[in-house]
Amino acid sequence: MSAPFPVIVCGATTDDVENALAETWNAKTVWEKTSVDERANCLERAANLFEENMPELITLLCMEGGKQLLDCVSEIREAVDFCRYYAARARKDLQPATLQGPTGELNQLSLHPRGIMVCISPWNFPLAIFTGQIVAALVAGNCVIAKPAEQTPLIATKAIQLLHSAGIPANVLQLLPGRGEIVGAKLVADTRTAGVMFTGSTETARLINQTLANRPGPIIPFIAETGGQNAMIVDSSALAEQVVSDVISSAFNSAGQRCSALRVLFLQEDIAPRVIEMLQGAMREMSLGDPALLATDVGPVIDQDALNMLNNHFNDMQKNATLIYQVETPPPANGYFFPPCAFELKNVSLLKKEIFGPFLHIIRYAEKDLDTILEQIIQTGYGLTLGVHSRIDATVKYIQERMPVGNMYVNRNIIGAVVGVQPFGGEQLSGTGPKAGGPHYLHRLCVERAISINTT
Ligand code: UN1
Repeated sequence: MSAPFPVIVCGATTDDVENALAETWNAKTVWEKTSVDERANCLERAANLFEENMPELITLLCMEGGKQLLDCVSEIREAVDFCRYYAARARKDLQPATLQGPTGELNQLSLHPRGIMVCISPWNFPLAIFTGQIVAALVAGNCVIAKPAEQTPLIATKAIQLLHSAGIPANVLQLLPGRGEIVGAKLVADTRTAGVMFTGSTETARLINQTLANRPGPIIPFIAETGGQNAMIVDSSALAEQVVSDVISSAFNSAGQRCSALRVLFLQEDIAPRVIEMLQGAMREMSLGDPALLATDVGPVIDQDALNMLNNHFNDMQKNATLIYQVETPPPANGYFFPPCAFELKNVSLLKKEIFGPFLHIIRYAEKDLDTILEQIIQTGYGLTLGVHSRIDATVKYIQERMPVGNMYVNRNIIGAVVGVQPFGGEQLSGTGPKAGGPHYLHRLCVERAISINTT
């Protein structure tokens, strides 16, 4: 959606990038020496400030990111959770540990900041993912240069203002909105950067990885969270009513613009006609429109490029698949609205890439072909989320043991991973780990040092 007010965003220049690097470099030592407790206090104050500024944050998420109101609330909740979770983890994980060793020797292992972390985040969670990366790096004692997505600089600016008000010094945390080719490329290539945290496309992740590989100097950590070709497998024992509700939220919440969103629904043929009919009924009730209205279920997609991609895919699918339903509410005249739709396909190989939007693909399968569809899902190369709807424990276990996915969800929807409860992130083409909102995240942002003292 275009904002109903004039917005001027100055993209950072290469000089701005250089200044930010130089300033952050100078701020490093002071922040490193700030106690873990004090750094964690800043995160907790930030969490409170995010909650106090809920109305403004909702407005920005809705106006700039086109987010539907309930999605705005969950996004702010997630940002707050990241602050409180990483603060709590830091207090626990960042203490030196005394290790077992021979008598007459003291052995300790401790974690230390790496230096400047570059955080590159996406427009689809312009507050939660943006904040999550930043606060994790900061609480571990690193300085941060944050590069938000080009589509969502305003929400990023507000988040940075709140983090500064929470006590994080301005030179320790710097914001550089602007173009990836200018800002991101220069930050990643600079040897002062000690680590890169990235969420976005698999292609961009590969580019960053190449740039890092070509740098002189130390080899640094790269945490990438990328795309998915997420499936849900529904067998004939599943409860159809629940399947439909979970499919609708998994495929269409946030206009399908979550990397966790459902892309391919595999329905066992015995239950398929009933589920499809109920799905059509449920989709008939969905409303597409202004995300600022409570009555709206699905808002716009992010920009013209996204809309074009979806329209092109719709045309392709019309040739190669059968339309099950497309939401009929006439979309508002202004904005990038794509009516949610579902198509039935013969084979998942028709999908060459992740379709990032409210676009569901359905495939029927026979019970005897379960292994074949599991193999097809693996063959996509991604490993992010997977849903299973079945009331047979043995089936759930069978699938769980075979599928290389980061987050598997059983008899529920496959989106909305909760910080600390469902640590989030994939494997294979979907990302490097460690999982965001999980207990191993902070370790990756630190260096480990061991000391061994002869005490005799
Ligand atoms: C993403 O879409 O980029 O599980 C991540 C979820 C969110 C994270 C999604 N917690 O839907």
